[in-house]
Amino acid sequence: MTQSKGKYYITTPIYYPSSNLHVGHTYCTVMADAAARFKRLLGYDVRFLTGTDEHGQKIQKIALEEGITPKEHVDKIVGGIIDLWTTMEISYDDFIRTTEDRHMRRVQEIFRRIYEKGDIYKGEYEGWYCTPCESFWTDTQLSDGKCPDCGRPVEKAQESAYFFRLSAYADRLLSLFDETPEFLEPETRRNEMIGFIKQGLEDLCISRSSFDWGIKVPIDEGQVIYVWLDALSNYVTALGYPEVDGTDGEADLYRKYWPADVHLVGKEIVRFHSIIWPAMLMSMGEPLPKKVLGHGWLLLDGGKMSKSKGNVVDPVKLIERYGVDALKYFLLREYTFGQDGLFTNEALLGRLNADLANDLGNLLSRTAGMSEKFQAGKIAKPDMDGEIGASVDAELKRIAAGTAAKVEAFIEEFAFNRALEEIWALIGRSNKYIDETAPWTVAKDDSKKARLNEILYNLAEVLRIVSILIQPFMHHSSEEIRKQLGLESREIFWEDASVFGKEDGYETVKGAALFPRLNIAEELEALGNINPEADDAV
Ligand code: ME8
Repeated sequence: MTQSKGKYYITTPIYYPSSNLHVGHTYCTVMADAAARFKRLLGYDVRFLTGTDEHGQKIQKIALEEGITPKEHVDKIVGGIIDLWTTMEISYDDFIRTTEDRHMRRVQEIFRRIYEKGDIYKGEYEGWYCTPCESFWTDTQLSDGKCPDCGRPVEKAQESAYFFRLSAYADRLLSLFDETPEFLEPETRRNEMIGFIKQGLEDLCISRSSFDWGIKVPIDEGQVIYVWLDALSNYVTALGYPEVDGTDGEADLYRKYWPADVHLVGKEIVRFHSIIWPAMLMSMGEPLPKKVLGHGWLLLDGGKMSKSKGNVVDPVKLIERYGVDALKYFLLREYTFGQDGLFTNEALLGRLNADLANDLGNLLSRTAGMSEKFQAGKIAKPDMDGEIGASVDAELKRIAAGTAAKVEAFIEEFAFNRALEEIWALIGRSNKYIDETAPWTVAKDDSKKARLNEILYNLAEVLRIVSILIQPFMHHSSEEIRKQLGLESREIFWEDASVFGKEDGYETVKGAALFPRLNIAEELEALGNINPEADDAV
C-alpha cells in the first residue's frame, strides 16, 4: 500500500428523489467517482459522499398526487437510486439520506447553534417560492414573473417564519471570493456570485409552516426547517458533526475529513453552495470547504435534461447495451467541465466506435494477437535499446512515460476530457507505431527476432501504462488489459505509469475484444426507441 498523501473529501449534491435519476445526474456522480478513484490510486485517504435530499414541498406534493406518504414515495425512489449507483459501480464511502435520524437530529443541533449565535430571528415572510427549485425570490429577482433559475412559475408565499441573517455575511463572503479565488470555479460562476452579493443580500427565510414534510424547528414545533438548510448540512452531518464527542463512532470523521476538498455541484445550485453554505459555516464557527466546483448541464435538443420536464435519457438502458466503462468514458470524454453539452445518440456511438472499439480495442487485440502468433505469448525485456528503429521507439517511450503527469494535472482541474485526450494521444501514437514498424514484416525475417520482440515489448509496456492511466475511469477495461498482459494479480501503482521499461517480460493471454465494433445504423435505430429525445434528427 502506498503511504497516505493526506485526506481527500469529495461530495456530490444530494439528489431529490422526486423521480428516477437520468444521465445528467449520472454525469456529476461519474465525475466525482473518477476523482475519488484517482485520488485513491494516488494514495490519498479518500472520503466520497453522496445521498438524497428527501424533504421539502416538492416531494410532499408528488407523494400527495400519488396518494402515498412522502416517506413511502422517497423509499421507493431512493432504492432505485442506490441500485443505479450499484450498477454504475460508484465507489462512494457513505450514502446519506436526509430522513435518517443521524442527519435530522444533527440538523436540529445546527439550527440551535446558529440561533444561539444570534443569527436567527422570527419574522414574516412575504414573497415568491419556486417549488421545483425550493427557492425563495423577491419581486425584483423574478424574471418575467418566473423563477430566474429555471423559468418556471412561482407561488406566492406568506407565512410567519424564521430568518437567517445572511445579509450580515455579505462582506465576509466578498472577501472570501476576493482572497480565495480558487474557492469557486469556474471563474464565470465566481463573477456571477460576486454580482449577486453586490446587488444586496437579503436575510434568508429558513423555515416553512405551510406544509410539514421536513425536520422540525427545534424551538418551534409548528415549523419545519427550510429544505436547503437541511440539505446543505448533509456534508457535515454525514461526518458526525456536531456530535464531535460522538455517540456512534462518526465523530472522528469530522475531525479527519472536514473541510471538504471539493463540493461538486451543478451550475444552478452554485449559489446555495457558495453563498448560503459558507455563511452558515461562518455562523457555526467552522472551516469552509476548500472548493466549490460548478459543472454545466447535459442538454437534449437544446433544453436541459430534467426530471420535471420528462425529457430524459435513462443511464441504465445505456449500461445494459454498452457497459459501464463505455458510458463513463463517453461522459468524461465528451463534455468540457463547466460548460453545457448536448447529449446525442450519434455522439455516443461515434465515441464508442472510434475511441473504444477502434483505438483502444485494436491496440490491445493487435498486440496480444501478434504476441500469440509470433512468440507464443512470450515477450522478453529487450536489451537492444538504441539499435534499429531507435528514433521511432524513443518518441513512443517519451510520450508513454510523460502522459501520467499531464493526466494528473488535468484531473486536478477536473478537465477529464483533456486527461482522456492525452491518454488517447498515446494510444493513437502506439497504433501508428505498429503501422510504422510493421511487425508482421519483421516476423518474416529470422535475423530480426530480437527486433520483433522489442516492438512487442514496447507495445506491451504502453498497454501496461494505459491500464494504469484509465483505471480511475474504466476499471473493467483496465483489468481486462492487465489480464491479457498477464498482470492480472498485480496491484496497481500510479507511479508505475511514468516508468517505461518496468516489466522484465510478459506472458500474454489473448482474450475477448475490449469493445465490440458497433453497427451505427442499427444502433441508432435501437437507440431511437430507447432515447428518442437524443436523436439528432429531432
Ligand atoms: O438540486 N445535466 O437536487 P436535484 C447535468 N437536492 N447535471 C444535472 C442535470 C443535467 N441535465 N440535471 C440535474 C438538487 N443535474 C438538490 C441538491 S445539495 C445539498 C442539494 C444536477 O436532484 C444538478 O445540476 O434537482 C444538481 O447539481 C444535481 O443534479 C442534483 O439536482
